[in-house]
Parts: sequence; C-alpha cells; structure tokens
Amino acid sequence: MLQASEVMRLDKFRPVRPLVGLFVLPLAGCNLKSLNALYTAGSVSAQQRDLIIITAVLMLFVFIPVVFFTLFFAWRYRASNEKAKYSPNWSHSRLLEVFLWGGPIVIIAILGVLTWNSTHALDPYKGLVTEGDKDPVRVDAIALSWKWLFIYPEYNVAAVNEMAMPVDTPISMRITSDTAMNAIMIPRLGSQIFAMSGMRTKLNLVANQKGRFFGKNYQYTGEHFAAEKFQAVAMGQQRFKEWIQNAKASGQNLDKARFASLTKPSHIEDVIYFAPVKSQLLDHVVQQYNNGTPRNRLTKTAER
Ligand SMILES: [Cu+2]
Repeated sequence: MLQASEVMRLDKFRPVRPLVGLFVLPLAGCNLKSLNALYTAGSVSAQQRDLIIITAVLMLFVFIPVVFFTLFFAWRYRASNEKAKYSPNWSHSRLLEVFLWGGPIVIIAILGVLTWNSTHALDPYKGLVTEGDKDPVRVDAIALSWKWLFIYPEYNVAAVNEMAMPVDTPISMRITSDTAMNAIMIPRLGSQIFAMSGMRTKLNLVANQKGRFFGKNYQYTGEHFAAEKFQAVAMGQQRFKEWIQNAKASGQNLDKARFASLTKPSHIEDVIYFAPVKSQLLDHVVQQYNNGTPRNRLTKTAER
C-alpha cells in the first residue's frame, strides 16, 4: 500500500508522464533480451559492450558541458539580465582555449589507444583461446535467399535456420553468400561480419552461457530481408554431440540437386537438418563465382 505522502510525491511527476510514455513506447517493439547487444552471452560481446559503454561515457565529457553551457550562456546573457557583463570587444581567453582544445585532445588520445588495442584484441579473424584450450568447432555459414545454411565440416552435417554450438567452446566460422551481400550477426554473441558471393570471410565467437540466441542478416537485401534470421543454440558438450547425432539420423542428403533447390529464393520456417554434407561445400560455393579458381585475390586478402 502506498502512504498518502508517497502518492503525493508520485503525483509530482504527473505532468511529465505522457513524455515518459512517449520515450518508452518505441522500446515496446523490442525483445530486449534477444536483440540487445548489451545483454551479452559471450566473452567477445562482453568486451564489445564494455567498449560501447566506455566510449559513450567519454563522449559525455564533451556532450554534458556543451549542452549545459549552451543553455547557461543563453540564460545568463539574455537581454533582460542587466547584471551580466556586456563586452562586445572580447575575443580571447587562454583558459578557455586550454579547456576547449585540451578536453577533446585527451579524449581522442584515450579513444585512439582504446581503438588500437581493442581492434587487435577483438579481431574477428583471430582464433579464440578459451579456458582448457578447447579445440574450436568449425562452422561454415552460407547466406541464401532467404535463409542461412550452417555446415559442420568436421561432422558432415548441416542445418538451415539453426546454428548449434557447444558452450564455452570457440566457434571458428567461415562465411560466404550464394545470393546478395548479407551480414551475419548474433547480437548477444557479438561481431557483425559480411557475407559476399565469391568471397570468404571469417568470424570467431564463443557463447559462455547456454541458451537460444537470435541471429540474422543485418545487411538490407530488399524483399524478404526480415526472413533471413536463425537461432544460435548454445548447449552443453553432451547435448551438442546428441545434436550432431540427431542431424545425422534425421538429415536429408545435401547433394548437388538438393543444394540447388535450397538456393532458390524461399521461406523456410522450420529447421532442416542435412546429412551427409560435403565438407568442402562452402569452398565450392565460393569457387562458382570465380570461374572455378580455388582462391582468387579477393579471398586471399580476406584470409589471414
Ligand atoms: Cu559499411
């Protein structure tokens, strides 16, 4: 029960209530937990989140004084304020110059060091080292119209719309597209990497907690763009083995004809498993755009 005094206090906010509602309204369209890159589920995304927060806070050191002094000067030097000194010939202040230049220089210097270090530390092409030095699980992702195909070349299985991953284990992805340019991203695990036909890009990720994480194409491709989404499922080691076994048992043979039909523009709502799958499928998809050449100059630059 609210005390009478508390009701009074709440009432003070009555005039701003519609305003608060207005600001909160756009958030109603978000599923915050699955879309929010700040709600991290892996060490890569956790470091990216820290970067976002640190840089935002650094920017506040400029933003807050600028907004404050803009309003302050407008108020203080208003025409009706006769106490404020009127000095039309004023043009220079050493103290102000020190603040106006010094602040940004310090912030840019901090941002520069931060950017340099984190760009190298969080290079998506760099293999991840996790506790216990676990071998990474390889996943080849191919963007199709309008679905994602995930191939597990070590197990000769594949899945559409679902990317299984053992928890606390590095995932080493190779990415390409057999359609328009796409960009793969699982917001809670971090890193958006582009998928382009004839090219092979890479992404290293890790999930440090079990769960289902929303993933999708984040590069606008036109009609049916919204359908290009999938679930990344992080599970225990034993469950992952079962997932592979299940895919092997219930899978359809992903031969040339089946793959050709999969590449045709279509919506697939359910998860489809494929087995057996050629472990070199991604390479073949890349090569078909390069006259069958195993590696063109573009993929060579993408590979490090
Ligand atoms: Cu861009």
